[in-house]
Amino acid sequence: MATTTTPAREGTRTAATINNARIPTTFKNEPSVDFSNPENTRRMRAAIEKVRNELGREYDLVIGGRRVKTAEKTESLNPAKPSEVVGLHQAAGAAEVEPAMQAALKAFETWKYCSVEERTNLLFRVSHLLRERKFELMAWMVFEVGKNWLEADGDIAELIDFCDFYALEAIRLSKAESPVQLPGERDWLRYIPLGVGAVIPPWNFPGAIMGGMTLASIVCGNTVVLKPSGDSPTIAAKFFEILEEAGLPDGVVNFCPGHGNSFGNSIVEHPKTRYIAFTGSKEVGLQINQRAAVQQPGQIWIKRTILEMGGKDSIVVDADADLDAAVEGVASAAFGFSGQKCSACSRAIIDERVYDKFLQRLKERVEKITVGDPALNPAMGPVVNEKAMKTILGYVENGVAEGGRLITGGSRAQDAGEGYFIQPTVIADVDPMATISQQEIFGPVLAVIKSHNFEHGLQIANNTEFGLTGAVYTTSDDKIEVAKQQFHVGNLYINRKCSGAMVGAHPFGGFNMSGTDSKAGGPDYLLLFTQAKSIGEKITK
Ligand code: UN1
Repeated sequence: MATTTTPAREGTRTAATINNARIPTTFKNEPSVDFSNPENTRRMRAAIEKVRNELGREYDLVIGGRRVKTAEKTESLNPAKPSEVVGLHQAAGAAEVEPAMQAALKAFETWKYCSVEERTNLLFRVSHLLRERKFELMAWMVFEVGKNWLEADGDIAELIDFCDFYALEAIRLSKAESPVQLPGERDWLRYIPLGVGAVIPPWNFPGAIMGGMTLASIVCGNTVVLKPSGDSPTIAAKFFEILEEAGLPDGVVNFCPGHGNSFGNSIVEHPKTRYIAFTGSKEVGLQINQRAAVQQPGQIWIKRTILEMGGKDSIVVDADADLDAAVEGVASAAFGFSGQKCSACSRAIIDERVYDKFLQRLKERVEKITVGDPALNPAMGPVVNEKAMKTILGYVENGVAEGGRLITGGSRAQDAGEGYFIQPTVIADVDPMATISQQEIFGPVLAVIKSHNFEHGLQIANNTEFGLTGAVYTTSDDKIEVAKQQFHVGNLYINRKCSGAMVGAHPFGGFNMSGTDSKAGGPDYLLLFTQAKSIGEKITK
């Protein structure tokens, strides 16, 4: 329940307007930080120490520009050291639903008529500030979700890319024209905003996905109730601070970490919610879809749902493939960020002619993966929380019980410390229909499956209810063509790993139970946050 409110910080808007943000005309991906340069390593260590000193601070909800405290609080913990509180947060509940919605509705009345320049300049200022504070934000990811430096850099770089890409896309969309001009008429096509969106992001890309769905919303003229994940609210709070510093008007984004059941569900069900942008599990995505489908009293539209859900992503390795490249691609897609990506490779499907050789090399490669405190930049950090750790270890047991052969890993990585560390785990000889071959695990567990040949490998790859990412390793042009045609995934990669989509190059989103194929970071994405208004005017003078 809201107990106190205080005015938002003064003067942030003035500061933002003198900030000399770069306004790009063409899009370029943000380069990754080069940690072979000692200066960058020094900056990262300094940022980690700075953030370490700021752990445990309290953050408020921000509704209509006003700071709000609730009686109930939630803590976000460092998964590498759960005794360490990263941030203390308010917990939005039933009492905050109406204030948040009213603030967003009020802001919508003016924000929807703001010029495209005003909205896109805000995003360009945000990307400028993100670049300035990159190392600090990366350090927050190290502490709050256990990303190592490389993964944290990828996340922030993607967030910066989303700012510039969606701003440039909004400019492009604002210039859309009716394909035909009737004689005697002037004909227009305008992409107008939808209204208030509920943005419900996951913790695994606490910068990129949380920010991406929010930025796409507001650049199109919508306003947002943002409910970040309970595992990563501090990173969202830092992003929100940057939005304010860049000049975000009050109420355009309302920062509401809170409970899924009381706040999240109520905001999804609210009759004034126009759309829901969600990324997370299949179970929650389907529940949102169902709730959103019910017309509430006073609701005058069909709510739109933009849902990015799970994956069970495969890499198919042909007998003629470059095996070293395949081993490297599988290992990095399976164990990058401890396998906690919906794009992670969780099944390696290997031609029987190279199966043993592949497995041997993979084992050697995986056993070199260091596990430890992400502040020290090992190859792999912890998994996000205790519940996730238990679920993942349960899948390992199940995989072996259903006939899988444990090749390496399989337990907690005890030496790594008190955190939720799991050894990188490979289970071979997995049946294509086994539980660990069908269900999303979201952890560092790879199932290796034997196939008779490439075509059989593709059949296995297509045998789940998901269809998010996939990769094939082969040197045959014919097989590459077959994969392009038959591998039914939203993001297909050839001779490279199946994670690490780049904004613009690899619009991201999957088929089937992986979601609504929203293609984040692509030319179709903003259409999901707008509706087209066609105007035909008879020329009378
Ligand atoms: C997710 O894990 O929710 O391509 C998707 C990639 C990332 C995937 C994000 N952009 O690896």
